[in-house]
Amino acid sequence: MDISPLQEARYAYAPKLPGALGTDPASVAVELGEPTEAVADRDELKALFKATYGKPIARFVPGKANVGSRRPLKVGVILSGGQAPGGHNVIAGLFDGLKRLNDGSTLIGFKGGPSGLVDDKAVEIDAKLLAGYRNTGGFDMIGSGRTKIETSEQFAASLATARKRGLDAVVVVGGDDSNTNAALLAEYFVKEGAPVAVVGVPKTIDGDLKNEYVETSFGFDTATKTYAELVGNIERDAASARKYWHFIKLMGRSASHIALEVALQTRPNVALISEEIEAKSMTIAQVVEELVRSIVARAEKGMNFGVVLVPEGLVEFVPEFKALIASLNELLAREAAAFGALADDAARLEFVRSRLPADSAPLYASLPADIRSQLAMDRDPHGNVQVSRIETEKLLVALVERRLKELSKEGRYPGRFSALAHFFGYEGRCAFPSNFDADYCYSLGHSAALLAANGLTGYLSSVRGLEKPAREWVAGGIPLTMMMNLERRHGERKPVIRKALVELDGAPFKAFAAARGAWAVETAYRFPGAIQYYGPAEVCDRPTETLLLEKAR
Ligand code: FBP
Repeated sequence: MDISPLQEARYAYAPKLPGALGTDPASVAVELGEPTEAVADRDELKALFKATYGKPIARFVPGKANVGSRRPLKVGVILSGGQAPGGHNVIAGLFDGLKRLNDGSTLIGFKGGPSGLVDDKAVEIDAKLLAGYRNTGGFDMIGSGRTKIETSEQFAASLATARKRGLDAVVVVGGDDSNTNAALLAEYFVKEGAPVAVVGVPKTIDGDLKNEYVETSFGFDTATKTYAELVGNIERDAASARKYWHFIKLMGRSASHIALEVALQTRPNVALISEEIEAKSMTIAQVVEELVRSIVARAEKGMNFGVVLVPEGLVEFVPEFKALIASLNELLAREAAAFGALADDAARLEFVRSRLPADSAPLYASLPADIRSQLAMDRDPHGNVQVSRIETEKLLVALVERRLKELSKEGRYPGRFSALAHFFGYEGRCAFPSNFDADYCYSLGHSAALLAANGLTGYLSSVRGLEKPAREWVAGGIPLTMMMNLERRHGERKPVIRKALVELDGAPFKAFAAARGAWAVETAYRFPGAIQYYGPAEVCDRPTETLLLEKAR
């Protein structure tokens, strides 16, 4: 295969490991703390996770190996959900960790996500296969998928696969939902008397799988650095051409961690943070006013250009928009047959317009035509509005344009407004992992191997102290039940790992809020440039601003 020089060089990169893991596995001891409790709903969770609730936190420390098996192990690995840079390095760390414990150990990769375990679709991962993926982005070595193991048949089929293949452990690399699934699988295996440990690994570019014990999910570092490079480049272009306002939507599903981190790295004129908009119960008109204030102030200084960051999940956090989406979902579920029988798009739009409840109809009518179509027509297989497909960046451009015209007529806007809309998402999910993610993921994989060897089931592989150099990182495992609570999902109370949204009293948001007033009016852009893989540690190994600010507390 003709590979790029960087790909070639990255194959040879040796990821850094925490000091305690970097020695002979015979000198890695596991230290177990006190029994733990869930973040909430303890009694109900205790009843649901009778076998795995309340385990102690595990930590790997230098010492004489006290528990743990040195016999050959057979471990299966699953990549679950959206791609995140570093997935291949988790597999590499797991593979090398298992081989160091016993060269006869084997690693099986289940193909296409959790369904690979249910349907027993797998490939053996050997050194040769792995060599073509070390330190590279993507999940293409074994693929990923979004199947949830939910039904009793799926649980039974997963167990059958594990038994048939003689697995000692299954490692699930995923986000909050996939790791909730891992906890349920761990509990099920124990209940069925199967000695198969289930270990999770925290993955998602969205950065919303974090808490007191998980400092960051992997992939967030590389994805935000990739977006920050692009945003910085656009800022420089905007400041050079001085004729466009760029509205940039950034991936991240519900939480605004990505938008906030990219804002901290690039200092745009405006960055909207969904969690703040919801907390202030802002209307879409108020959001538009905030943008217009910056545009007018800059126009008054002769700067008819700027950069706005928009988080992917914004509309769901604007209360009136959330209500509109709920009404649309309900209306189209109730009248699915009549809606489906309509002849054309014009009829469908009229159907929706005339049937929406009085509190949602005016907002719907006020939206630009293409957004109205997206809301009515672009639906997921369950019939719900595909919120992540709504072109919020274009919606805001249209609404801002409308408002500026009004202001211009009133003589309150002296500028020219020409806007371009962008969406950055998939561009960041499969980048070559930054050194941080390459090292972090390799360490998470190594730690997962040790958790498996110690038969520690129902744990999330954990590496902490990430603001320090890798040698000082501390590896171990956090009981999954410790991060859980019960939430209503599809009308039922279900155990889930709490999704972390941006905290408005957290250090990253506070740092942003303290500076944004000046950014809105001045041109204070910051240009992070491309991710650097080779060079001084302060350029190549620096974690995200979010992590540094959170750890500085
Ligand atoms: P995960 O939560 O599974 O890591 O996925 C993250 C994400 O990239 C979101 O930011 C985005 O909204 C979504 O996946 C897109 O999903 P898809 O790949 O199905 O288009």
